[in-house]
Amino acid sequence: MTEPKIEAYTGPAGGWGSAKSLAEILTREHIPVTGAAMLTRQNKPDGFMCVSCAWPKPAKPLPFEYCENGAKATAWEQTAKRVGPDFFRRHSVTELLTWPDHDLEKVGRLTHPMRFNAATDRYEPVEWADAFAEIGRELKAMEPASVVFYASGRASLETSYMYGLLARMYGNNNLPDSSNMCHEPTSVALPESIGVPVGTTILADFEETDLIMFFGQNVGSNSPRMLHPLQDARKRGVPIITFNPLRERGLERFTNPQSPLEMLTGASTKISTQYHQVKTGGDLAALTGICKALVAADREAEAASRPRVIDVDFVAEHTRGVAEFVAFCDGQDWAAIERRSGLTREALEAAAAVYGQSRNVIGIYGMGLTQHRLGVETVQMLVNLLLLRGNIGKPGAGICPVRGHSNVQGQRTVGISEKPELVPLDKLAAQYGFEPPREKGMNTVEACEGILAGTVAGFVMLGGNFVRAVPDTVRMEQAWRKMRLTVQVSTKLNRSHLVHGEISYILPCLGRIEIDEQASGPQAVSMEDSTSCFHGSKGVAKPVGEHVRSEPWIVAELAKATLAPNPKVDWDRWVADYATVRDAIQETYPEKFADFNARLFEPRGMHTPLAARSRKWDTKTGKANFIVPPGLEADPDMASDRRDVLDLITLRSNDQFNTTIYGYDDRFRGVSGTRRILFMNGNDIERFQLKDGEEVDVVTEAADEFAREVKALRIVEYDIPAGNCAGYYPELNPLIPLWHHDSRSKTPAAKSIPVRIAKAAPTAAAG
Ligand SMILES: Nc1nc2c(c(=O)[nH]1)N[C@H]1C(S)=C(S)[C@@H](COP(=O)(O)OP(=O)(O)OC[C@H]3O[C@@H](n4cnc5c(=O)[nH]c(N)nc54)[C@H](O)[C@@H]3O)O[C@H]1N2
Ligand SMILES: Nc1nc2c(c(=O)[nH]1)N[C@H]1C(S)=C(S)[C@@H](COP(=O)(O)OP(=O)(O)OC[C@H]3O[C@@H](n4cnc5c(=O)[nH]c(N)nc54)[C@H](O)[C@@H]3O)O[C@H]1N2
Ligand SMILES: [Mo]
Repeated sequence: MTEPKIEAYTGPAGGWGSAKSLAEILTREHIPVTGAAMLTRQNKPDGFMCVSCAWPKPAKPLPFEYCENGAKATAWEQTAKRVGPDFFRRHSVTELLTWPDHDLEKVGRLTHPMRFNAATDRYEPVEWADAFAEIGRELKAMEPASVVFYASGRASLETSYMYGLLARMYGNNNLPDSSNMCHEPTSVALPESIGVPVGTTILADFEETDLIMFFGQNVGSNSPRMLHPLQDARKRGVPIITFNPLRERGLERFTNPQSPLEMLTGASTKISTQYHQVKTGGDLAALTGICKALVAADREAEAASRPRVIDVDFVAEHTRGVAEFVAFCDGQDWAAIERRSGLTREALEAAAAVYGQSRNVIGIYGMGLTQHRLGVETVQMLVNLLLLRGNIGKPGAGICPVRGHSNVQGQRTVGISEKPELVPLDKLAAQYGFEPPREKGMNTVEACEGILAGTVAGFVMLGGNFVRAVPDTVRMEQAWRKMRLTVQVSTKLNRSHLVHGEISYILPCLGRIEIDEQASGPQAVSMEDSTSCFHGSKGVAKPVGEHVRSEPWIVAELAKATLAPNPKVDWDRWVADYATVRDAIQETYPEKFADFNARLFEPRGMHTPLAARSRKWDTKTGKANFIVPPGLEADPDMASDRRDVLDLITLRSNDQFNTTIYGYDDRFRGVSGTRRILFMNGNDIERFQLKDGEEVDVVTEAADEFAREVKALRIVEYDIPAGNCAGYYPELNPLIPLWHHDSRSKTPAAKSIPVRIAKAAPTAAAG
């Protein structure tokens, strides 16, 4: 690691900074030439879908339809470095536990199935057959309710479908997934509001929109390809109004690295036309203010016989609950709205004025809205705003949650869910001749509670790094070790392998970029993007090693070793030809997946029909619903009036993918060489009698018996609202109490952790 450096970044998102960063990555992973060639197949009709974010690929892809971070993800997966038995012989698990996340994943791709040996404190190579025999034996001996099948959102639709079936045939709905830490509030909020669990916009809507409103999503780092449609919209004169506590570079300015002219001239496009630095958790209040201003403007218009501001025809024909909603807005006073949002009435009225004049509006959001105690209500508030002017179910308009993992939405679509009511269990029962469990399974927080309580004995992970991604790291790691069996299907080494159960396996799998050769030839897989389009994906690279297996094969072998044979499920046939899995998916979900195999490689992707897009409302009332929140406070347990408590936001840097840390640079925020930092407002730094560059210890302010602390974070003075501070996920996860989650979806409230800070003890070392 180089000496930490903090220096304001003056460049735009994209531009030469991104080109330089890309060249460095390919060199770092030792793949300068093949890597570059491989990238031209990324997000192409005949290539592979990017393993990074879930942003859709356009019908006519750019020559290089990838971004800096997508390229990083590809390089990280296709690294020339390998982690085989030799590595594990040299390093004990106890030693590896002292390594930072970055160093663990950096060692390269896992190449052999490994089993932990307590006698030697090491992972040792094992034959695949022996691994499955023992795992199957263990799982058979366990109570089905005590086993969890976690999925991170990267595995394909084919693998996910098989994995969900494995869990249900085994006997539970314990299928938590990364979505439970991510867009679960979306999955709870949108069905109640508009009758679909997913966003309603498609790429084409960006070509027809008149206004984009952006809440709590960091496009420059987390979905950079989306900067292209945003830039196009800006070039058409479309305003973009942003709400974010931090001034994120990608939301300010963008230079298209694929435009030679822009690169030569240094021209950049201003992205946000209004930038509102809302306090964390202040969106509920801010949205209330905008709606309140709209209601007032509408009354004035009506009184003056001017055209109405509210789309009264749409509201009357298509919605329920507007009267209660208007009463709620009327009942909130501006002083309270200003206090909680941190924004002035004038600023909110300015946003409302632009919204009130725009015909087709898209509302985009990410973790800034969902990861709060009232994440569901906040998402519903954004829908309320859109409904006031009929902005759902017409071209150029809609709600656009930006999904995280590249197939996280798809996993849900094909049955990865702990909620039995979301899965066609009767259909599965008929198709496969078994009685699926009907009891609700555990979501991520409930799985953590079960592990803490000692009721979870076995944990199978299809990708991900569960122990590192969840809250309350210290408590969770202690409890995690008490499990009897942990099995991880993985590409790279991570901390969850090291904090293992009594019996522990690492099962190395192929990534999506590799050629997946099975009995019927090379296989394609599929995924669903953020806009409900399914895409086929074909690997292009040589598999990383002869012992590495595909995810469908691993899931099938797990199933065969664990379940009683069932003549209606031919796991081997599925593995021999993934098209047969797609046929099975189509049989289970005939409407969504009509002609699945034939349409797999449609250029724009195969769009699933979505009722709300055509203003059919699949809700209890048969209409779109205005939903009134309980108040303005999105994080009711936060001591926002206590002057010595700050609200901590945990964030991603520009050099990570979730718990995968590519490096120690956060170019856009001007940080390099360290991740152990705390961004603070200048006045707060002064108020606490601290100095920029000094180190602080951070302690959670929570009324329970557990002490939660992270030591020695370097203060970085930053443009962030007073009373807020921010630092990096996952390093700060020890600070999040497990119970500090969205009340309805149980998504950890990672964007609003009440903390106290104190000058670090002088001996504390930075790392
Ligand atoms: N390169 C890269 N790409 C990724 C990922 C990655 O780690 N690296 N992760 C993937 C995954 S799984 C996901 S879910 C997405 C995550 O992508 P994002 O949704 O962008 O998630 P975060 O990085 O957590 O940042 C959330 C943004 O919300 C802002 N914010 C924080 N609190 C609030 C608030 O109360 N209100 C508002 N309005 N804003 C707030 C933060 O300042 C930040 O800009 O990205 C996906 N893509
Ligand atoms: N404090 C805080 N906590 C958070 C968040 C936050 O914003 N703040 N964000 C939350 C969010 S949005 C999410 S989605 C979760 C993410 O939680 P997870 O999805 O569990 O974590 P990842 O870091 O994406 O998982 C990385 C690991 O996945 C494995 N992997 C990579 N590619 C593949 C593949 O193709 N197949 C298989 N089988 N394995 C693969 C590698 O071994 C790698 O180490 O974290 C959540 N936790
Ligand atoms: Mo996510």
